[in-house]
Amino acid sequence: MAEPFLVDSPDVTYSKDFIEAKYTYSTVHVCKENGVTKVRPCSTRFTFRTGRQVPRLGVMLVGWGGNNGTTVTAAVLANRLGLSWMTKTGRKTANYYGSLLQASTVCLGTGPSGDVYVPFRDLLPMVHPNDIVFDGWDISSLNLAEAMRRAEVLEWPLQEQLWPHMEKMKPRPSIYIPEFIAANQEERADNVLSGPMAQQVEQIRRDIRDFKESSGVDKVIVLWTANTERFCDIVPGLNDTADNLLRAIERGLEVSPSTLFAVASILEGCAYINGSPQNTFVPGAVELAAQRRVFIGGDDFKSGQTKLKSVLVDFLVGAGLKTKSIVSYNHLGNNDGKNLSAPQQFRSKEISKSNVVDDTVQANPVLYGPQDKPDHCVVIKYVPYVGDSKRALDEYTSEIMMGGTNTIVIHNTCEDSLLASPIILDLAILTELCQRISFRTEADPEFQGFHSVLSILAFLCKAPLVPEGSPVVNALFRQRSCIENILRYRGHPVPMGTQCHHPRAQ
Ligand code: NAI
Ligand code: DG6
Repeated sequence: MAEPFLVDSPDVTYSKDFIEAKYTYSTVHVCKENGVTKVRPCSTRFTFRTGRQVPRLGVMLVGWGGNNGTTVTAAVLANRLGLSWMTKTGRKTANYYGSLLQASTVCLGTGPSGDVYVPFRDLLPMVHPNDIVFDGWDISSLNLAEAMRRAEVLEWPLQEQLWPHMEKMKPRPSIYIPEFIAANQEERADNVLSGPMAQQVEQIRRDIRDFKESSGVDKVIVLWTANTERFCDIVPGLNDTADNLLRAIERGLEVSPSTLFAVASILEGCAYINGSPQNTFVPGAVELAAQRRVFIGGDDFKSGQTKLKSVLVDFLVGAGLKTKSIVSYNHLGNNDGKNLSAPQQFRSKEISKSNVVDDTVQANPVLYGPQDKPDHCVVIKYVPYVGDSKRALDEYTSEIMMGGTNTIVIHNTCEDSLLASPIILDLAILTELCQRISFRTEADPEFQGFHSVLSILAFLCKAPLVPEGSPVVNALFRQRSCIENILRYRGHPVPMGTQCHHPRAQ
């Protein structure tokens, strides 16, 4: 198997099936003893092993007929077919801009003519997006070509070229429980399963098996890119443990469609990723994933406004400026915006958009007292005319030296689904890669996989799901370093102070 580069080090070995790398993970332990703060550098010697055989990957999207679902499917087809199309500003060619793995680089080291950069995707053997096979479900029966037209994201000359490929794709009927999404979605719900809840979950499981068999893929990952649901209450006896959740499904009690999909995927041994903000991963679902050793990840794709926020506030607070107020306004006119115009669904999004600066603020006790945090207001309005081209207006106000004020205002206009689509690809490809990585330490010599809650996906998610008790990191470049470090574990030195993924702590 040809590697883009070889690591020439006694710590790295290549066999037919694996790349194995010995790696010393350094951390610093801080504790108080007799009133004195003690700082103790610690290190653990890991051996990381990565399977070299890249599988044929199938991705099943819940909400396949939506803007994200159709756009990501179309983008992969367009890249695979090498399509180009004319626009009023010239010819455009299919690409994967916006994908961390495909379109960004990392520094491999220094060569005779300076630093050498390689694409992220070359660090370890991983699935290429062109090879992903898509399938999925939608409560709307439109085929993918018609759904792509309804989405109004891609230029018409491109849609025309894709049409014969996409019209053959039809979403499978899905689980629809109207009370979880906005009432205004009912008019598109013409492709829904019926019958007892447990039977519907069984049908989803059959769909996964059917897709795997009929497409010939080796592995399936399921990803929720359907409408934002309202939050669920966590109720003891209902969804607090895996057993209770499974019993609740048998009895047809209150379980959201996204959680039902999570349960079906986990029971099929398929990783499940939540691209929306709702609390799909109730404690029972998290426990079930741990019991079955299946990866889960989420929540809510981090695409535009939030990505910028997690950089900007990190910069402001990191530079010693006291951010006092963040006002994030946006309006959009796609079906996501229509669904979010309902209060309960908006509330889910408001929560995931609001928590993204908490860790950055808490990390600076010089500026912020224990109860002190910036005012943070999130507004979303539905304006049909602007379609998928979301407008985001942000105002950041910070206190500077000697009572001065610094106000930064940002206006961003962008097709939402063209930002989310590469994130969907990265989420699936990274998750698949993690399924091929295992590690051991001197203290625990059996190889084991990462924790079932895949916190390495945090860079791609607004409200990162982390194992209970682990810190949430929102700052974007710490999250990026985390992915980079994991992928560089096969023997490359890692820059000091950037480790934020603690495989053992999970
Ligand atoms: P969309 O409304 O165009 O697509 C959602 C699709 O889900 C629709 O086709 C709908 O019919 C379908 N659906 C609803 N309930 C379903 C169910 N129970 N089973 C199967 N299908 C179901 O929305 P879009 O723009 O594609 O976004 C999808 C999700 O991703 C939303 O929750 C959105 O909040 C989230 N998101 C989007 C981002 C972006 O930048 N586009 C970023 C962050 C999150
Ligand atoms: C309006 O906020 C609609 C949302 O679905 C967002 O477009 C989406 O969550 C992306 O948000 P952000 O903050 O990552 O740009």
